[in-house]
Amino acid sequence: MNFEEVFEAKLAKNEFIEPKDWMPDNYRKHLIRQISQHAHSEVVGMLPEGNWISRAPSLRAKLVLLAKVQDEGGHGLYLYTAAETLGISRDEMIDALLTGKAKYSSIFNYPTLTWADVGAIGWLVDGAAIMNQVMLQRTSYGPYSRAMVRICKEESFHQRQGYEIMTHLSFGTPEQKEMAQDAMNRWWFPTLMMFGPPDVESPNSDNALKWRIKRESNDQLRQRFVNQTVIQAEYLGLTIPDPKLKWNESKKGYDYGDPDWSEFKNVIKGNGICNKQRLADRNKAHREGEWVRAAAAAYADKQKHVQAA
Ligand code: FAQ
Repeated sequence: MNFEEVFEAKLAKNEFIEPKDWMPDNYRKHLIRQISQHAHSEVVGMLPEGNWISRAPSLRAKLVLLAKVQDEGGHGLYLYTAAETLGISRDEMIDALLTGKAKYSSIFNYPTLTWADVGAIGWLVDGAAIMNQVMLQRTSYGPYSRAMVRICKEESFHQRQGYEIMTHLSFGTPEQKEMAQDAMNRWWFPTLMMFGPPDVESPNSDNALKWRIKRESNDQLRQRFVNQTVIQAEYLGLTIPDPKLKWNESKKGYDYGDPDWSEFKNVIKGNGICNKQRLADRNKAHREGEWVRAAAAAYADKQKHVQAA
């Protein structure tokens, strides 16, 4: 068998492709694109919630949120490391993020106006992220799959954290319930956009499915997310802001209205409400972290000399 046949045979047998295996150039490029975007999303995703650490309503809420935001940073690191095994350097990826060349999830370009938004992010945004990432645990690239297994464990806790906040607010005072509903109204459609454009308009899906990078399409995952979330919203007594939402017995799932795809395109072009602020904040954090990177590099260098002596 030639290299390509070995690669195809591994995919057919559901075996992982590992860093030293031969792989088509486009498979490598596709993975670098997806994994690095995913890593950037985790890191930029720290910003909207990080905004609330100093304003959390109790010490417990603050500790839990602090731990969650820290987890997201860790997820970014696992993912950058997985992408590095494909031959791109961390510096190249970070540079692409900081200069605005790289994409990251559209969802993090929306503002967090109230504490209920922290609940909505955990419940809806992490809920959508998990829906996608559970599938990615079975992606064909070994290092990406293994990163996903660890990430999914933590994301489940994040989803519970968000749902707990929404439960407190929804069963609290009328003002708290209103806050929860307002957050639901603002986050529902942007969350549906996280799954990417409809399948018929998704240029990367054919290759992703052929190479088993993605196991399910954008629309399949979006549908599953809607089906799962409706019942959770009902329990909270919150209304999903979609007049088209309706149970469809024949497909055993909900029909739902489309997000505004022109808004999505605008956000991923860099023109969302918070795109500029997010990039400015990431650049500031990167500059301010320079001394930490320098100290870590100097320590690693010193250790090498100690070992060599
Ligand atoms: N935002 O052909 P497709 C999280 C782009 S993690 C921005 O369908 P694909 C944790 C796409 O890149 C959330 N851009 O692309 C957390 C492509 O552009 P390109 C992130 C988007 O790759 C929670 C173009 O549109 N999760 O939230 C988006 O097959 C709470 C055409 O799209 C992942 O990254 C979007 N929503 O499918 C952290 C999971 N959708 O690159 C903090 C891994 C599409 O050709 C707090 N990624 N685009 O220039 C994936 O599964 C896929 O990459 C999709 C997109 C599903 C995102």
